[in-house]
Amino acid sequence: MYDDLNPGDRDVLLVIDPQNDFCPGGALAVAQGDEIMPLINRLAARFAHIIITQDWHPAGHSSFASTHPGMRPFETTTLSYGPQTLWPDHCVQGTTGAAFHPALAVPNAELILRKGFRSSVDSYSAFYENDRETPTGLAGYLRERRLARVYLVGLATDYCVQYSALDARREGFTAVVIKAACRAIDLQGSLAAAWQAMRQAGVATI
Ligand code: VGL
Ligand code: ZN
Repeated sequence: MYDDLNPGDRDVLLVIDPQNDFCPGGALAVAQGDEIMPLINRLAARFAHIIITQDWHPAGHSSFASTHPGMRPFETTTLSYGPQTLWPDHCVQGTTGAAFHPALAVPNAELILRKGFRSSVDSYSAFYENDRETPTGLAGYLRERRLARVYLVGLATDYCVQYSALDARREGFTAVVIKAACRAIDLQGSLAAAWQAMRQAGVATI
């Protein structure tokens, strides 16, 4: 698969949130989320540069429905920076749910970037938190390392993968989503909307 994909020195594989809570049996399970791990492993073996993100929330995080009395998962609330979808408690720092899926085998990753660790702000994107102005430092890291093209895989297509791909474009990087190595949550048409937004922003797909 993807035999014509020959990543070079300036290409990086960005593996988004390959964690237990996003896989079947997890707190915010994405259908067939676990199925992408073997493919990610095979792709990773070809890349010289790999970065993995890890959703990493403190207990009582503002994106958890349980933090807001009377609210339920998948409803939308308003936080200081605008609308925020509320989720089941997931990826709590140090828990098994927050750990990488056991089938992920990417020992050559050079950076593990944690996100969503501030109580009051969620972070779908690997580049910016959901207030859209607090950077994670990833753009600077990529520039300083002279990495120019980002290949994205992981969970979930319509949330963290999409936001990361859009921000990669916004920061001037080439962005390519490897579709077969992503799975979606798909809340109320969010997957179709995500593909359209990514296409409009110049995100390539293979
Ligand atoms: C994600 C919802 C909440 C994701 C993370 O990885 O797509 N989605 N936290
Ligand atoms: Zn999260």
